[in-house]
Amino acid sequence: MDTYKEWRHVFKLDPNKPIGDDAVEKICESGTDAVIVGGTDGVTLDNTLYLLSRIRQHAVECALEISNIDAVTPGFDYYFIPTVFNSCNTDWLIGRHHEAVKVFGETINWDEVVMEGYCILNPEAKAAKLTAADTELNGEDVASYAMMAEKMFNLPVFYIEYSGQFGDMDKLRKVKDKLQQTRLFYGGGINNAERAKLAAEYADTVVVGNAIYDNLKVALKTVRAVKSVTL
Ligand code: 1GP
Repeated sequence: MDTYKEWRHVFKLDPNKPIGDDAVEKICESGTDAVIVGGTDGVTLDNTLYLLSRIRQHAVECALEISNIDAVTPGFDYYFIPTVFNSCNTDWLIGRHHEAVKVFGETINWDEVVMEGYCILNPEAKAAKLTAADTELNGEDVASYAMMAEKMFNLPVFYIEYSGQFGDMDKLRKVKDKLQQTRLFYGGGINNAERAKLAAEYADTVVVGNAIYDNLKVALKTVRAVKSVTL
């Protein structure tokens, strides 16, 4: 159990983006530690199931990052649930979670649930707009959220999200300095091996998303790049 605590490199596949079987196979057999299925919009039960069935042809671990409660299905190893620490709207902090637990609380297998304290820092990211994230944060602000995630809320994961943009590695370093137990996930703009290595200097788990769709060959190279760095 809790194998996600060992993940160093992860690919994130978006159910709302078309991808061929050949590419899914390359991703799953790349040596990555896991595949996370998740996206901000257009995630449905149909496209989630379709992607899951193709990933499950392979042995790689697979998690669903929940953005739409209607698209949740059994069959994943883990269910990652984001709570956006820097959202200005409590819906994204606890509101939607409350609604979901009211309906499904008794049937959820809590052993498979992994809570992620999210901090979204690219103002242009769809997720930042959707959640009304306050992205104007300095290193101390972000590091303090990280400390809250670990010390106040005991969260297993703190996720620095720059989706679509390569982030400020100095902020990532400041965050890493504050965390002992909570795993640090980083995602955003990793579209070559150099960036993958830079993020791997501080993040426990490096997440690669868009590069899969933009340049699969280069995306695949991020696996070895991340794993060449020892934390
Ligand atoms: C998105 O953090 C992931 O949720 C990865 O970001 O798509 O920019 O690689 P990119």
